[in-house]
Amino acid sequence: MTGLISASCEIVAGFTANVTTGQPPLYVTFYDRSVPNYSGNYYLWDFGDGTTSYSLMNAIHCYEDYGKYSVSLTVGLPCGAIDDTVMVNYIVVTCCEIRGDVDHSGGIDAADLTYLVAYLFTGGPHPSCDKEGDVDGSDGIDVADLTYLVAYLFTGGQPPPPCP
Ligand SMILES: [Ca+2]
Repeated sequence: MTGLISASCEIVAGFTANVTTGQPPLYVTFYDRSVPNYSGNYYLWDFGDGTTSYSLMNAIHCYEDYGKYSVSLTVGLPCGAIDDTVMVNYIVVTCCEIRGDVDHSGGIDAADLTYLVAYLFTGGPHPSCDKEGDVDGSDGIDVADLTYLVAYLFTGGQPPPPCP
């Protein structure tokens, strides 16, 4: 069965990443998962933010700005086979981890209320992440967010909606 020995000229592009969401600057390592997976292949990475990288099997890229990025990999074999794949909105660069965590401490509690009151009424600092301070998800930080947070913390109100 010599057919088993002769190499076929076919490739299927694929990749993964070590992380797909986080705050900027977000360093992401992309791993080639093309089949066959071979460092002699040709690679073109498009990171979705206007930058590309040639020739690296695995690529490291830093995302500097907030946004959702579609990443594509075009991979070719020395014999001429080529394939590409796109992961739409694969990388999400955001500051928002927990909406309602106004002080970005990692959880929602009375300290967030204190922070929000200070911001709204006494010149306290702006929440480090707008989306976390926008407790009710209305796209802005105002007294309605305070009302929502008070209701959630003390009167069995709904939890803040998930981060966008
Ligand atoms: Ca908090």
